[in-house]
Amino acid sequence: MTPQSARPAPVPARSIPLTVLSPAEAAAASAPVAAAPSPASSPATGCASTQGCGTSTTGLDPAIAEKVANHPCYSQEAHQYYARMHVPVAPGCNIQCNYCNRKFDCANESRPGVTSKLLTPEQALAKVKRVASEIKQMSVLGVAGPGEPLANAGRTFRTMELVARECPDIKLCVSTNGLALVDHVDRIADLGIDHVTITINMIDPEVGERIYPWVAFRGKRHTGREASKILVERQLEGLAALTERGILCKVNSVMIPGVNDEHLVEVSRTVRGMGAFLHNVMPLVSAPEHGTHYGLTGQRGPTPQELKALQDRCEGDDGAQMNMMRHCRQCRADAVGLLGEDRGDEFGPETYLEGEVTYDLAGRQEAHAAIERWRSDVRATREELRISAGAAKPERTVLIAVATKGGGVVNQHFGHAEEFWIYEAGERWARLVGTRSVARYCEGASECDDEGESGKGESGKGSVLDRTASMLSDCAAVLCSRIGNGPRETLAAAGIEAVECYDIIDSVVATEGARLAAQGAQQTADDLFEDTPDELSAPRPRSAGPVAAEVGS
Ligand code: CLF
Ligand code: SF4
Repeated sequence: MTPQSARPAPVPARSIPLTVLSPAEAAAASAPVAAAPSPASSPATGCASTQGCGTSTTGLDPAIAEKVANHPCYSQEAHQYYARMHVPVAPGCNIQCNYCNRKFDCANESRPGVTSKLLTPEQALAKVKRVASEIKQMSVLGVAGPGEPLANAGRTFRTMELVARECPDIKLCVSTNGLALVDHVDRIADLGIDHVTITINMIDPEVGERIYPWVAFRGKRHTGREASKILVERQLEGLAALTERGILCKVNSVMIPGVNDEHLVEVSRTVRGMGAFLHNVMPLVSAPEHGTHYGLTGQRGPTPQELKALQDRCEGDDGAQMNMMRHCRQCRADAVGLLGEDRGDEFGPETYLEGEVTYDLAGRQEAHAAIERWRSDVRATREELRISAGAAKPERTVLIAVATKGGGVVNQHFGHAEEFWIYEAGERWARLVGTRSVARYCEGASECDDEGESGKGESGKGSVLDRTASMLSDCAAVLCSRIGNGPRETLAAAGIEAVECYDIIDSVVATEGARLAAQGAQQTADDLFEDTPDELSAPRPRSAGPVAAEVGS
């Protein structure tokens, strides 16, 4: 059996349990794969099927593997299939962060400038039951705001208690600033809350005093360095107490250029040493209209490239060697759906407060079983193609942007994408290294011609496209299920190749990555050749070498 014939037919994630394909999608699904070379032609060499941390349960302790298997934040692979929801039950906070404006949600787990409507624990339960019965791949309930969950411990734990009783298959998750954590560790363990995120932005109070103006602790408001000293001591104490009980801890850090960016590798090293499972370095989102201290004083956030470089350092051998989360979407305190999509509007109060909602446990179990079958087929394909995401990165890699609606498949039109998944890829190696949000280019059928998305030259479209091209400027290619000639040309002018395909992401990214990396190597060789005096240059090879020759499209 060739790897090609072993592959499962591509199925978009949202079609697994729920969504019927649109005719266009169905047509695309059955269309021949364009520009996606057959993996059967790839040389059968390369490393084994090791996958990077956060992408696979391979090699993990079985108890931990079970905990992360369907958690979309703790497992990069799971986030292609499973959804989370947040319930905004926690209004107040016990500290002040310079990137937060209290009129909005807690920016430790969501973007500033977003306001979620508060729910009571009973309303939250009703909403969870409704959402879980509709979006069956919703596997995790998180409390992440709009303030600090543990400064509102009564409301947070009451919500968790209700959900644990009535929705036994849903994993429980809390995100906290950590100040009150150590006081609640026993309650967290008793309730079966298996996942806790602590936002730790510094371990050095000197850095902290530029992030936290005050901390309210034991009835007193502390300021300056003392405030940060109290905060970090309590955070680390809480982290140690949780890991001791086997509760999986993720650490979030907000990257603030010029304030804590150089310090975060040290933070990563420290939390790793204390047993944190995952580190999520998120970019500061800062604008004057958010009304935050940083927004009003012009503190900038990092570029995607700066963020990736720091994440790479935290992960690297000469850094902290920490498992890094690269797929965070900084979601709202009332987020619903797969990471990166927001289906909150489908679940207004009228959908869950009027009448009793029956919890469809059997339907959910069936849907999860279907997801797992599809997922294991995708995994088998990856293994058969010997695609790695492990530490043995090839010498040459490129960045590739992917338009996807999930399910592990390239299955979205370029013009419909509101974010691109950024993969780093080379020969037999592919790994998700980030996501980038863009404005949607195409708003509907009227803007799509037979060739795909058009609209070039229409008011505002050119600039949307230019901004997307600039956002992806360090990528060698964009993979999407369809693209019009206008966007294709704009991308080409920016040095980005558009590749139409409908295929398993890992497979096509690794194949295209090998081709483009080899092409880049050839280009470098050509440039060197041109710079070399004639009498010193060796005869120039005519092909791009075995990799490009065998797997190129
Ligand atoms: Fe929510 Fe956070 Fe739990 Fe996930 S989010 S409480 S761990 S279920 Fe996830 Fe959203 Fe990033 Fe948070 S993508 S902001 S990391
Ligand atoms: Fe705002 Fe969250 Fe910081 Fe509290 S912990 S100040 S809600 S960002």
